[in-house]
Amino acid sequence: TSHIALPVGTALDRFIKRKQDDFPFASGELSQLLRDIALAGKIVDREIRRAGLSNLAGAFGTQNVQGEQQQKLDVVANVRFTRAFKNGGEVCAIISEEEEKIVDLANPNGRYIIAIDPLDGSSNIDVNVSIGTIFSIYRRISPVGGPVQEEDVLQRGTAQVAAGYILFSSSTMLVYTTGNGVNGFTYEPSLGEFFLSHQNMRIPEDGGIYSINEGSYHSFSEPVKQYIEECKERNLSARYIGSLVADFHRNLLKGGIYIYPATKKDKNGKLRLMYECNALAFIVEQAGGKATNGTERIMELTPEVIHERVPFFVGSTKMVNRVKELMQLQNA
Ligand code: P6P
Repeated sequence: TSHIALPVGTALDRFIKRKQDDFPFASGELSQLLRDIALAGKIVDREIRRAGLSNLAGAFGTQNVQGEQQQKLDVVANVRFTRAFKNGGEVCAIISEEEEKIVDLANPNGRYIIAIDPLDGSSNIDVNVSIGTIFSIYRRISPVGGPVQEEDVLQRGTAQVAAGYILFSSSTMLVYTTGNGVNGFTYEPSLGEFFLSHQNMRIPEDGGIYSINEGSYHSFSEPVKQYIEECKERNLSARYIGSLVADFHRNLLKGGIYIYPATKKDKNGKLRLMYECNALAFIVEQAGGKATNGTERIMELTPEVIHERVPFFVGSTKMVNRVKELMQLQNA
């Protein structure tokens, strides 16, 4: 497949169309689905940027399935993305951080499944720190037209047809892959359009940044502690925003590693395989990096339940390989 380089500044819509033309097998459905995601992202962007003024900041007063206090914007984002997928018609079911069970959209002809964290890092909303949406797209396995099955939503990361994130920060960016490299689009709100700003993104093989919550240092395993000591010996920069998409995006551009390991409190770490780790693993691999749970490739893990948590080490290949080496030495 040709990587016809489109000029920086190309509008998202034209980029999607061109890529669709490049890959004859790519039906228009996936392209339309990406447009639906971009539209919902624009709506959520607008809600976020005026949350402080429209009483949308703060807690909603309910808890999600994770037992976390839902923020009003969590709920708003979940509603907006769900509605975009329902109305778009391409998606038959969704799994979401904000929904306890599989959401059947009653689009029996929809060929796609979405796994989404509508607004990750939402505890940062009220303090005006960057937040993000993370999504994975799968093809349904069970026959189109029939009821959605569990096999449709519990697919390995290697089955993703696309994945991406939207970062709501000093600017709003959509970064995604369909398996042919990673491209980043910056939102121009005055025009209501995303424009290609980061073409064929590649993560440096090694990096000078490590991102981990060292407040939990005493509950980390020995290999993780040893890796942190090595980072300090190498005089690396500790950068931890506490918002996964923001930390991931900075490390993707500059080189680095993000770690959310098993802790005494969370035996499998805190992050969710289906709608956080798999999407970022697909992106980082497409950009030349790696993602592991410490011993296995994230995208090869077979999910058992939709809200499954896994330890997560993601970023520059040399850094992830070193952590794996230390974990293997301990297990040997
Ligand atoms: P901790 C936010 O709640 C989140 O899911 C990620 O965005 C972030 O990286 C992580 O949890 C922060 O968790 O335990 O370090 O506060």
